[in-house]
Amino acid sequence: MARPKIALIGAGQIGGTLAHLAAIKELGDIVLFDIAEGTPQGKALDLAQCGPVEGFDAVLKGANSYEDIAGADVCIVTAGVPRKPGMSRDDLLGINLKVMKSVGEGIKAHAPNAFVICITNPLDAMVWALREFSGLPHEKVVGMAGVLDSARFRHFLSVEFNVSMRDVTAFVLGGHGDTMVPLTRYSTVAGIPLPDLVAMGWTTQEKLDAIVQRTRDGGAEIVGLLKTGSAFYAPATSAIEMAEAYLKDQKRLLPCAAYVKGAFGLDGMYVGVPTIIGAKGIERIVDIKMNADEQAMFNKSVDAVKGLVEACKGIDPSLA
Ligand code: A3D
Repeated sequence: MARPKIALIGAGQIGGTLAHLAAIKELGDIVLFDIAEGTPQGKALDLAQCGPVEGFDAVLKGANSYEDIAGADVCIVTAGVPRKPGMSRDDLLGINLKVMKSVGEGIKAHAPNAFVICITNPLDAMVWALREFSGLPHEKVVGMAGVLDSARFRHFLSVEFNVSMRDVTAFVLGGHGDTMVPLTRYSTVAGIPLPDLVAMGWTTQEKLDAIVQRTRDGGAEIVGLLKTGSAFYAPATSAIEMAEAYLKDQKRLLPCAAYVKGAFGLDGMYVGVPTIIGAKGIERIVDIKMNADEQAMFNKSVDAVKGLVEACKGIDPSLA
């Protein structure tokens, strides 16, 4: 059986890391696509030369033409610009919306059967626009944010509790922005919910609140340190987890920016919710019950995403 084909649209910081991880995990053959001439070719050659040392079998190719992504099984989109210190994700909207148009049209023409994972910010609005421009089925176009935000939350919690990160599970839902919703009730250490751990004296409510806020600010903290761009290792590894779930039909339950119609009382929009990813793409939205506080936070986040989608429609009338 031929190896799956993985197209990485955008060969910058995240794109290069995605290619490295996909090769090491032998998920398939990899095409790195970018408008910058030489960058995808150079990264593909450099990464291919890891092969003899790492011992992986994967063909890596760099490309500046969409024809090279033909027949891709998975497309992971990072094309666009990242933020710099002082910028919010929303400041990227105008420029990255134009990029989503060309990427969506490229995927529509050359890889219409792919499972598409968008990473470009502002995430929830960009994955919506990419779906509109590509015309692919909603269940095959998804945004990566919840896996990353939950990983950040899990990391901070494992440090606070001094336990293995493997035993910390966490859910962060809502839009990928300042209003994201880390759900403490559904986050656990080996099944023990965080509110119980507070009651057991493992931490205080104040410390937990500070960790929740640090999770919300997790991207900005790294932008402030790097100064020239945004996080790329953890975003890449999070998207690879989603791609692997699709390619191997793993039925993983992962929080993703998915198209929600009906569940959570929503009537058709992209926002971060728990999903099951398998060979059909997003196979299920897990409609968990929220208490009044959680619902209020989620609604605020939904409103923020709706505002960005309206802004997209204002910029590009073809989306209205
Ligand atoms: P960067 O290293 O700048 O790479 C972006 C690449 O896109 C560059 O190589 C550009 O040449 C390329 N590009 C620009 N326009 C086009 C186009 N029209 N077609 C094809 N390629 C193009 O950025 P990065 O890899 O660090 O980040 C990429 C995106 O991911 C940014 O929008 C970030 O804000 C976003 N991001 C999202 C998360 C989430 O959790 C959702 C986390 C981190 C970064």
